[in-house]
Amino acid sequence: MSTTRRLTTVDSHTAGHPTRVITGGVPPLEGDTVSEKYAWFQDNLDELRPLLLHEPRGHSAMVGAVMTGSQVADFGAFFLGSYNYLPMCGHATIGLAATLDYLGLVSPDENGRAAFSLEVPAGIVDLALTYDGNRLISASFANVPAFVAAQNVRIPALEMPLTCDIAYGGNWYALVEADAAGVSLEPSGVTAALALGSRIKAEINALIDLGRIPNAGEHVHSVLFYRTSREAGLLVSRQLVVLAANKFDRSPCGTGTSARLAQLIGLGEISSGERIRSRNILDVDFSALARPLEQAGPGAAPMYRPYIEGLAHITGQHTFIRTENDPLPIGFLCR
Ligand code: PYC
Repeated sequence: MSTTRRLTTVDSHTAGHPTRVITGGVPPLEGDTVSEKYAWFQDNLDELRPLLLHEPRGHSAMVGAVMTGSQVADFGAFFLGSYNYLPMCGHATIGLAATLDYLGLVSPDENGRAAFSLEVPAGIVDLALTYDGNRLISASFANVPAFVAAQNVRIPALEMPLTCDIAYGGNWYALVEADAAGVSLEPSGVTAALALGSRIKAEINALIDLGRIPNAGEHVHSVLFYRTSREAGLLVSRQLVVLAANKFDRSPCGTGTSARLAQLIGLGEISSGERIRSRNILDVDFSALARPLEQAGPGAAPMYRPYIEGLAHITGQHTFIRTENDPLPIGFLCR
């Protein structure tokens, strides 16, 4: 049997969402910074993304991470989705931390802690790991700054009157109240949420193209449906993030939680530094808080540093191959 590609990975899940870290088989990437390598990979090696993330080796929700090395941080990496590239990804940052621990590239000090910095295309994130003996029990990261770009944006062309807030937390989000949208935040509500979420994403991105949301820097990547409650005084944000028409974040979403923290502080529902729990539809939580920063975002929006804490679990270690006569050389995805 003759193979045309051989790639090794370590796979994990963070609150249910997969991260496939590529550990071997990627040729050297050109560029000095992670952003330059990220751009070079997209121009020259994009076929590795569908090969590893699409069926039959992956699926529509699979997220990958490529380790790059870094001149300014302890590690460098960028993230790939099945449809797109991600300047930052929270659940995959936690997955990467678990992978580095699994590979013995980070280990606890005598106080049961480890720390490292990670350069990603969106900036530098600092990670803090906590251990019980040699067992990793939590990974938290200080994310890139989060801010709200627009509030109460009326979403056009829906059957019901609905508004959203537009916020950034490493990726761009339209934040929509689930009950107002009639979205159930249960596994049984996913199909309806995907249909409505992808419509909202298209409508909001059309408004952005028309310049109607001036402070939105780019298209929104995702629509985050949320419901707020309190448990023993702690704010709980249950959330479901629609990434594409057939793809939702199984985790509470690290960058989405970051955007939500900026929204919650802006609305006065929590104060800076107040800890919340963000919860996915599978009832797994991230713990999160955000602290104010000196600098301001677009339109003088207050900016915050989000801190997101969770845990990933290793699910496998793989050698993927592609044989010479494979009729689906880069896999496939049905939308
Ligand atoms: O956790 O930030 C995140 C994320 C983005 C897309 C999938 N997960």
